Order: sequence, then structure tokens, then C-alpha cells
Amino acid sequence: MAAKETAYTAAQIAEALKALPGWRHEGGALRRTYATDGWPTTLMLVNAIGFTAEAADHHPDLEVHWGSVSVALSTHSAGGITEKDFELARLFERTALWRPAAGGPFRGTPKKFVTGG
Ligand code: H2B
Repeated sequence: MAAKETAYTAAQIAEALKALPGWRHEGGALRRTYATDGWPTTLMLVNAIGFTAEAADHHPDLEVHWGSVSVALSTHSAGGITEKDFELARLFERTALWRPAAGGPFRGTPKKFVTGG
């Protein structure tokens, strides 16, 4: 089995989570809740997560509410959490929380958009 398919131990997960604030190890999955400013942003976030997950062919479980999206990542085929889950969590962070840099070309949306949750 390739290394990326090997399930991490609880200690390895705890160590890797130090670089992913907002994420936790619970119920056999990596989990994070993103809070949003409401349903339209929630659906855009679901689509952004869905697009990247499909591109990776690695799919999170999602729980969708009016003002939040909860994400749970695990690798079913490995029976645990693997590098695939961490890599996708890092990608979701960049996608969901990205904002234009101050002084750059973009004004950025005036909406509250996605917060850390
Ligand atoms: N997603 C997740 N989260 N875990 C898996 O083991 C998994 C997946 N397996 N997406 C993939 C698809 C597999 O079912 C297909 C056939 O590649």
C-alpha cells in the first residue's frame, strides 16, 4: 500500500493537526465547521468544496445548515485518516478562507462571506 494510503496513528494525526487550526480529530474523521453569512454563501462553499473533492476523487461528508458547512474527512478504503485527508483539508482551508491581499488588485467582496467557524 502506498504511504498516502496508510492510516495515520492518533499521535501522527495530533501532530499534523497542529498546522491546521480549526480542525479536530473526532469520530474517526478530520472535522471542521465553517460559519458563513447565510444560505447563498453556504451553497457557494459547498460547491467549491465539492469541485475540489471531485477533482481529487476524494470526498468529504458534508453537513449543511443555513449558516454553516461542517466537513468530515476520512479514507474509507484505508479505514482511517490518511495524507489524502490532510491534503484535502489544507486545500479546503486555502479555498474557503482565501481573501485578497491588502494593497493588491482586488477590493474583495464586502460580504462577511466565510468565517473560520
Ligand atoms: N472518498 C473518501 N473520503 N474516501 C475514500 O476511500 C474514497 C473517496 N474512495 N472517494 C474513492 C472515492 C473510491 O470510492 C473511488 C472508487 O475512487
